[in-house]
Amino acid sequence: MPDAAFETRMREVLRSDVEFIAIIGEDLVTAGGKRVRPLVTLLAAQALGAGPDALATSHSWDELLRLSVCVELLHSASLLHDDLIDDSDKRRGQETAFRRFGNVVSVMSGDFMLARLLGELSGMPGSPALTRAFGQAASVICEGEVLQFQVASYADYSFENYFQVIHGKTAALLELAAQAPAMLLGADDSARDALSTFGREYGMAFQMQDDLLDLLGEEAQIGKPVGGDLREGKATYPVLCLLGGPHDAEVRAILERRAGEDGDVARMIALARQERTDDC
Ligand code: GRG
Repeated sequence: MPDAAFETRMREVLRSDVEFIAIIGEDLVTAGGKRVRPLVTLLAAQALGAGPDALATSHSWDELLRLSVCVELLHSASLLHDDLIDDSDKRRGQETAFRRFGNVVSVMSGDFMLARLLGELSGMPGSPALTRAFGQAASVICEGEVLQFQVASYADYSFENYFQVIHGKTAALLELAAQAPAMLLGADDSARDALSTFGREYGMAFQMQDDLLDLLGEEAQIGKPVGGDLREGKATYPVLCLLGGPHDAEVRAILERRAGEDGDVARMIALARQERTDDC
């Protein structure tokens, strides 16, 4: 990931004379995050034969970098909204934006990012298809987030519902990240479909791992306190595994072992079991 070039373009897209928006934008650049999604975009472009070496002298590499910034901005906007919805204290090891600046600034900064990324897309080759794809992904992300609440309020916990939720809230964006360069570069339908399948499957696995890290990771690694999902009552992958199912014995064994070693994990697992059993 050519970080300096990526960050330069990110700063350009996020430029604002409004102080709080500028601070949140700069935090996004400096606090970083793993930048998995823009990396997927650039690697997918490379898989299509369009890496930095192949395109160094043309405009296309710059456009690909800008496209990867757009992908990261959609992710960042969703995080700003998500932290407020979940009432989270920390993101990427720092106090969340709405805790620092309030709800209005946080939501508006997310909307600002969505608006700016649309402006970026409008000038790119393949713009109509790209804009449609970003719009489609954003709407599916919103649906996934709402479905998560719906499932929780109906206490309708099942792997089927879970997979539907994570397809929306996480996999749709990784699917977009992987297939967007195919649109920019005018690749054929079969290449685009293959990248889109890769992104979707990777996104599903990514969210399942994210759910496991919430329980088994360290605060320094995940950038927020461990066990947040459980405290928020989310039906995450490990919770569903604990409730039982045909293909989860291995995960259950890992969780039981960790519970034996770590009192906090044991307490959280007991809590998850208790709450879900009461709800179901
Ligand atoms: C504004 C489009 C839009 C949507 C709002 C709130 C909401 C609807 C969606 C939330 C979706 C969400 C936050 C899903 C979780 C995805 C996830 C695994 C985030 C963590 O990703 P990492 O680990 O984070 O890649 P970093 O910090 O590394 O970027």
